[in-house]
Amino acid sequence: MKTVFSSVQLSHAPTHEISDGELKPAVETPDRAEQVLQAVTARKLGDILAPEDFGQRPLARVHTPDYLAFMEGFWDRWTAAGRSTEAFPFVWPVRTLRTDPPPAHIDGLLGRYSMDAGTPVGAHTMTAAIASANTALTAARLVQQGETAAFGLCRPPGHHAGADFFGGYCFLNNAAIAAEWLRDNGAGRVAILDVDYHHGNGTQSIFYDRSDVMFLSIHADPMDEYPYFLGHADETGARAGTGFNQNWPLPLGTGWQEYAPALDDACRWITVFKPDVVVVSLGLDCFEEDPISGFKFASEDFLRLGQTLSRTGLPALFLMEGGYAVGALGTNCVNVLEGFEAG
Ligand code: SP5
Ligand code: ZN
Repeated sequence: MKTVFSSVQLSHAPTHEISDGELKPAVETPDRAEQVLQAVTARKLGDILAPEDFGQRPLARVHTPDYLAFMEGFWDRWTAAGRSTEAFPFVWPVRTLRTDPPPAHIDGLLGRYSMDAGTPVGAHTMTAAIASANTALTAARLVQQGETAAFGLCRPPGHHAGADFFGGYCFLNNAAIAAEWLRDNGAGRVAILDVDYHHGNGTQSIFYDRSDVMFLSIHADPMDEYPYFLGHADETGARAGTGFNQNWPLPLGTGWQEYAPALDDACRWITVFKPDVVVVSLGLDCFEEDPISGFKFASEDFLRLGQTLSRTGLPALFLMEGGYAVGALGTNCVNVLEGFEAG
């Protein structure tokens, strides 16, 4: 299996995040990608290619023009306002507040275009996010051209980012951008299976009223875990998309034994849908040693995950999302990819 990676993705290097009510060291760090790259090389998964630049168009198929313009111009405005540290939003347009007109002040805009304070924006954040999206697109094209599977070693991740907001360490929704590009380039139907520990709220929201892109997510119950406000089982799609969104919220403490039936169920939904491609939002944060998560996967369970996915018999585009147990991240990630190839 070919891997796509660019070291430009390492230039986003947050130092802190606000989570669990306090300022903490950031967990979504560049060494995550370096560890996975090392494992891909050591285990000889296959060639490693640099991404090509797909330009603005595929990004604009998913994200709004105002959001993209805000992100592109952010650092200049931030420094012009006399700021120099990584930027944290701290006020949001919740119920009773207005998003239109958007505020002129940079702190208002940061809140307008974000969902949490866990996701600081730095000088190189958008550059890295664009490289991450191009990584996803380049891997998508490999599958479109006939590869059985490809791996986009994406960082920063994407699945929490919506059409007009960042959050959950995500800025551009790589899986959504790749899925939309595949639709625009010959795929009639695309399924997105999100196995990150956290619900993929951004991806779900982008495709919620669509019947050509099915979104399926297995994750920690949002009653007890981030992102808290989306990911329940009764979210099954709207309008034309009714029945094309499925969530499997699982309790904290879930291990492979309890996870496998949900995965089998998701695979049955995919088989009935008959997509041309399955985009896998590949979070590795179900791991038992993950520092921010509450599931109990052992490293070998990631092999089983990959094996199970291969039994759909469908081409797969793997795009990296979360996973914060940095020391085991490479092993766990390549386990999924090798499990798929061996399956
Ligand atoms: C891509 C991705 O995995 N994003 C995850 C963002 C989660 N950020 C907030 C985490 C809050 C975790 N609180 C858990 C407490 C465990 N002691
Ligand atoms: Zn996650």
